[in-house]
Amino acid sequence: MILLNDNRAIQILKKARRFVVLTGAGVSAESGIPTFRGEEGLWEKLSPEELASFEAFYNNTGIVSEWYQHRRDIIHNTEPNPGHFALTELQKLAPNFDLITQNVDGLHQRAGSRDVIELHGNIMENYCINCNLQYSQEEFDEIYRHNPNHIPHCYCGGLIRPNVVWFGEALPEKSIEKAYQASMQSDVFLSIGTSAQVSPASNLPRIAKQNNSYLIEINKTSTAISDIVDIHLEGLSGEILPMFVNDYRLLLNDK
Ligand code: BV8
Ligand code: ZN
Repeated sequence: MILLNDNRAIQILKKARRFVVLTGAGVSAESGIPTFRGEEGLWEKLSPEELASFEAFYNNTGIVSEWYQHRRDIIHNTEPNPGHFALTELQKLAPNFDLITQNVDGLHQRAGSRDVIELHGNIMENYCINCNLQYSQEEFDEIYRHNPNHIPHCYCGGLIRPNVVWFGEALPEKSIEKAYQASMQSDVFLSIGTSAQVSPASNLPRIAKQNNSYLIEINKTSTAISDIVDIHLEGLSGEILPMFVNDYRLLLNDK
């Protein structure tokens, strides 16, 4: 029982209509996806901010493209973990539910979550910076493999980039607007596996709190928002989330 000894939590969860969840790289960590610190290659010497930017891509296209291919290879060989599946369950149980993710790995969708708001895009999608032609992963792999320096060129000659939001780039307008609206209207907001350091995503739990949402954090450590949350559940999201959803299911049956 992760929550049932907390009366206030019980009352709030029983009455809650709208659940909003924000996830970060920590939710995918138990699937084996490192959160940016590559264990080999040139990436260890470079920080995410130095790699995940248009400037880095434009100036070091081969290295940045190799970094993304390396991450795709890892993702191809991973599976969603119990934390992802628990959120798919919660979406079925909660009266209203929004899942907002900073992750680009697509694991929430592979676990069966629907209408996922991907704030930072999806690493498996690619497009030409010149003519905007979209490339599937298979088409991209073909072009990437045939270029000796791994510099992916479109048929028009432009460079092909991953469909992710880089540092210094604006988030997709519709996604961030929807995320702000959901956070403001949430009764319960769960911030899971994120250090809450990357904006504007890190504004969402604060906006929820300012609008009287009950703020729950699940993380293996404290974070930049731990001082404002109502409950901090310390531990691994792959272990805590299934317990949380079981407790919530018991509450619903107990109505
Ligand atoms: C924007 C896609 C404006 C790419 C990502 C100063 C200088 C320059 C810029 C800024 C600045 N100050 C603020 C900024 C803005 C900047 C920013 O916030 N920078 C940070 C570094 C300070 N933000 C931006 O640039 C954003 N754009 O502001 O645009 C604008 C407006 C209009 C017009 C033009 C521009 C864009 C941000 C998006 C960047 N892209 N990803 C890619 O993936 O390659 S962000 C990237 O970092 C990931 O999405 C990830 O979610 C995020 C954080 O990375 P991590 O640390 O790996 O993950 P996380 O933070 O989630 O930490 C892991 C957590 O999990 C930890 O707390 C850990 O304890 C926990 N954990 C680990 N294992 C587990 C666990 N918890 C539970 N269970 C476990 N098992
Ligand atoms: Zn093109």
